Amino acid sequence: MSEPLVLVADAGPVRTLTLNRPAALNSFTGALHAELRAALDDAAATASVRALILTGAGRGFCAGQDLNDPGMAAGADGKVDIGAVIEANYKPLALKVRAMPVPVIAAVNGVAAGAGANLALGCDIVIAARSASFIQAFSKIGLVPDCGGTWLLPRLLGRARALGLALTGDKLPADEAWRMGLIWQCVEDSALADASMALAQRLAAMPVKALAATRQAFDAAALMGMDDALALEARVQRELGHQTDFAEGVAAFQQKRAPQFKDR
Ligand code: T3D
Repeated sequence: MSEPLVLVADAGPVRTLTLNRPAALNSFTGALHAELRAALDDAAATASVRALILTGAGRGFCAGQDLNDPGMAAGADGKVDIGAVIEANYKPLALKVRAMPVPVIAAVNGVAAGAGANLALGCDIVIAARSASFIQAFSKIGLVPDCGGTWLLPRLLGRARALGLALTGDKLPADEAWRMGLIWQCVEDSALADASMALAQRLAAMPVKALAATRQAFDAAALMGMDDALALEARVQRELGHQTDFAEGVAAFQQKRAPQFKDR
């Protein structure tokens, strides 16, 4: 039997999904997309999973689209329908990560290029190994940033830096990505697994329903004026205020004990 393209491992409430095509730097084939979508769906549907880590096997995180995938082959008219690949694979992937009911950490173990970079940057928290790098490789093959890149990059970096990275396709080392505010943390290579797991365990013990709602409110508010964002905050707080986690958080504070959060 062939190896799974996505390795799944649980450590208590934390599930780790490892992209597993190391010989091709975990670049995306149609089959890898399908396995990753299924793994994300399963994590979302499994009540015991309260935080997710996404990482890569071997020396790369993900080199974006596998440029040798037969799915890239030209049709009868001699042209490749990349739009169809985006609609079928990258758009659902980017949206799925953003809609996960639990926090998602990208543990970027090596190079993250093209859609691989934007997959990582679309996660809630990005921790990168010092030897990792981010490359908006699209311009070098005549494409625009995808997998959410056009939306994410200007928001994360501002127009000047976003366009600089996207137009040049230059490699951005992890420590520079951290200095620019593109990622949460850059750690020594040997510390990546432990640092990501420690953070994931910490988040898993928090009110994860509120954490996921925070991401969703940020995303929604990015498209709103302040009045509408304030109304959104009221709506979301009303809903969270009815959850048992809120009652538990307040009770634990008043009783000077550690809270036990359960909602998801
Ligand atoms: O359908 C569509 O196209 C739409 C979707 C687009 C989304 C995208 O992601 S477009 C961008 C696609 N990705 C790239 O253009 C990146 C291509 N890769 C690279 O530029 C370099 O590999 C890296 C900068 C990422 C890493 O360089 P390096 O020197 O560390 O490694 P390497 O030797 O280039 O790669 C190692 C192996 O992985 C090598 O295979 P080999 O020669 O040992 O058998 C290489 O061919 C393979 N590999 C790396 N990236 C890809 C890949 N194979 C297929 N597709 C790749 N994207």
